[in-house]
Amino acid sequence: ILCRRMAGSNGASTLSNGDNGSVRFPLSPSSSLVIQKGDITEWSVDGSTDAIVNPANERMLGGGGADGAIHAAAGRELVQACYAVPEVRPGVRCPTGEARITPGFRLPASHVVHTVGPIYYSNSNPAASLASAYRNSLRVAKEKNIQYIAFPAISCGVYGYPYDEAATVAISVIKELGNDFKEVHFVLFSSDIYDVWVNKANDLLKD
Ligand code: AR6
Repeated sequence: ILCRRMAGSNGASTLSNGDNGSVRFPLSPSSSLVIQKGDITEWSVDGSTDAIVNPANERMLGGGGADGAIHAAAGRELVQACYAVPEVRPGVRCPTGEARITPGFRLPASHVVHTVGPIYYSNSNPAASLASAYRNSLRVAKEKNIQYIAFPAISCGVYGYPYDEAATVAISVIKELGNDFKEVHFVLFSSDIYDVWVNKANDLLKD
C-alpha cells in the first residue's frame, strides 16, 4: 500500500493494511471504513445485518456491469422482488439519486440496496446526484438495521463518472454519515479505482 499513516494523538495507527489487500480507516471508536479490491457479489460480513449496494438503473430490473453480476448471483427471486417495488412513474422504480432495499436471496449478503447514480455526461449536477445516491443508500440500510454495508464505485462504469471526482463524493459522504455503521466497505473491481479510493481516503480522512 502506498501510504501508511501512523500515530494519531492517542498513538494508535490511523491506517492499517489487512491481510487481503484491504485498508482500514477509523471513522469513530466503533466504526470504520474498509477499502478493498474484489467482487462485491462474494462479499458478506455476517449474512444477517449486511448489505451490498447495487449500482442499478431507474427501471431496477437488472442490467450489465455490477448490476448484472449481482442479479446473476442472487437468482431469479431478486428480479421478482424488484418487480414488486412500485413504479413512481412509468418504467421508473428508483429515480436517480434514490435507493430501495430488497433481500439478497442467494447472495452471501442478507440485503441488496439498489441505487441509481448519475449518468455523468447527461446529468446537470452529477456530484449532487451521486452524493444523494450514497446518502440514500445508507439511509435505507439504516432503516433495516444493517450494520455492515459494501459499496462498489457507483457510476464509475457504464455511467462514465471520472474516478477521482467520484472518490471525492463517495469518501466525503462516508466521512459524514458512515459512523452510523460498524463498517462501511468499498469493494472495488479494478486496481486503478482501488488506488484512487485509497489516496482519496488518505487525503480526506486525515486527523
Ligand atoms: N464487484 C464490484 N465492482 C464491480 C463488479 C463486481 N462484481 N462488476 C463491475 N464492477 P457499472 P454504473 C465495477 O457499470 O457505472 C448497469 O448496466 C465496475 O468496474 O456496474 O453505475 C446498470 O443496470 C465499475 O467500477 O455501474 C445501469 O444501467 C463499477 O462497478 C448501469 O450499468 C460500476 O460500474 C449503471 O452504471
